[in-house]
Formats: sequence, C-alpha cells, structure tokens
Amino acid sequence: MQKRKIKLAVISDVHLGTYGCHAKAVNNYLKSIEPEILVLNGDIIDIWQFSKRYWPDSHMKVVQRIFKMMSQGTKVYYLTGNHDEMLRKFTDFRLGKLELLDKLVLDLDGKKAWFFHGDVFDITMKHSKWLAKLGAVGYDTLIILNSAVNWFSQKLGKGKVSFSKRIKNSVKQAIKFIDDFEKTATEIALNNGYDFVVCGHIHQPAIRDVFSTKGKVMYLNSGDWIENLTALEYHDGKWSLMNYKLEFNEETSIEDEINVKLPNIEALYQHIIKTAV
Ligand SMILES: [Mn+2]
Repeated sequence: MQKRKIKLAVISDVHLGTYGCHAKAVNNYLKSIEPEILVLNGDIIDIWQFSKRYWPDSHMKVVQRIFKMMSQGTKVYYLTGNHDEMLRKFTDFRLGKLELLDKLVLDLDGKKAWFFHGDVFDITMKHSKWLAKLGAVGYDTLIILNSAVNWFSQKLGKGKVSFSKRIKNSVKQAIKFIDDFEKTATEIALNNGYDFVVCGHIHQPAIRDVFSTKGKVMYLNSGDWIENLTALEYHDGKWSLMNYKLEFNEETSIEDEINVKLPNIEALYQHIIKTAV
C-alpha cells in the first residue's frame, strides 16, 4: 500500500497511556498518510490518567511516528485538550516543525478554519450557557475560566468536570450534551465568520453543514481512537472522514516500521565516554 499524500489530517482523543487507546490502529493510520499538516486536536496523551506502569511500545511508537513525520516535513500543531491541559502552561511553544497551541486558525483555499479541542464548552454549557452564546468572551478567557472551575471543583473534592463521566450517567444526558456542544461550537463559529469549525472532545465524528440566519458553517469533529477510530482529512478543497474500521483490515500493510528499542546501557556508556574526549 502506498502512502497517501494529503494536505491536512486531524486526529484527536487518542488517549495514549490508557487501556482504551487503540495505539496500533493510530500507528497504521499515520503510517498510511503523508500530510503537509497534521493537527493533533487534544487529548492525545492522557496525562490525567497517566501512570508509569502503563506505557506499551505501541504507544511509544505513536509518539515516534509523529516525530518521524515531522522530520520528513510534516508541520504538526498540537492543540491541547482537557486530558493534556498540563501542556497549556507551554502554549505557544515552538520547536522546529512542532507548535503547541490551544487553538488554531488556518486559511484553507481562502476559507477560514477554526480548530480547538472543545472542552472549554463543558463549563459554559453546564453553568452559564449565556456566556458561550455571547461570543464576545474570547476563547482564551474560556480556557482560564475552565481551569478555575476545575481547580475549585477539585478543592471541593468533587473531581474534575469530565465529559466521559457524564456520558456514563445516562444516554439521554449524553445526547443532549452532544447536541448542546455542536450548537455552541457552530454559533460561535458563525458569529466570528469562520467557514469551518473543527473540534474533538465529545468522541462523536461528524461532518455537517449548519445553516442559520447568519450564514453557513461546516461543523467537523475528528471523533476518537477509543471507540470510533476516525480522523478528518482535507485535500483538494474537500473534507472527508476517515473510518479506520472500514478502510483498514488485517491485510493492510504499509512498510515503514519504527524500532523502539533503546540502546543497551553499556553501548550508551561507551558512546558518552567516547564523545566526551
Ligand atoms: Mn477532551
């Protein structure tokens, strides 16, 4: 199988470092593409649940794969989510082809695309829907507000406000949450004149046109790599949803292995001694 050259790929909610993560599938998918731009739209490494005890080779390979893609020319934007919010301290960090941000606006063939994870809506939807609706409140303000609410919530011993926790409560609640999420995202996007709004967070892959009196916006969600195994792709002026379960099978193979073996300690020692002279 040949690698596909595409303009842009978006993945989110990989949750590396958790048992639910389908890291091998992520690897297979990333191996199959050669994008100019890769957007990692939040919750890539699950730092909330991260433990030193669970970090298999397949998870390490995803990280190495992304670095390999960068070395081959792919520009990578890592947009932080709630499960990797610790990285928000380093927002605007840049290293070679890697950029760490909490939102991204790209010009795609003359159209404005707005990318962000989406957890900032958790609070606004629950506590003050009007706040998000105002649209006047900047995205950065929402992030600060979110961290503040989570901080208080933890101090009160209630834990963080988590979508996955809520979805377990009831299906009806989950459907309402997804609906509210999509409405909030599209309303703000319309108010700001974006053509595309691209989120993750709710683990619900989607590509849909939304119309209102203010105009039209396309709502996109890259889904997740826990259950749906999906990604968004943009190429030749068109968006598409990649569904791993439909497009890959056991026979799909792309030759491009990465070896995660670390050098043995003796070899490493010799190397350090040698270069020191
Ligand atoms: Mn999330």
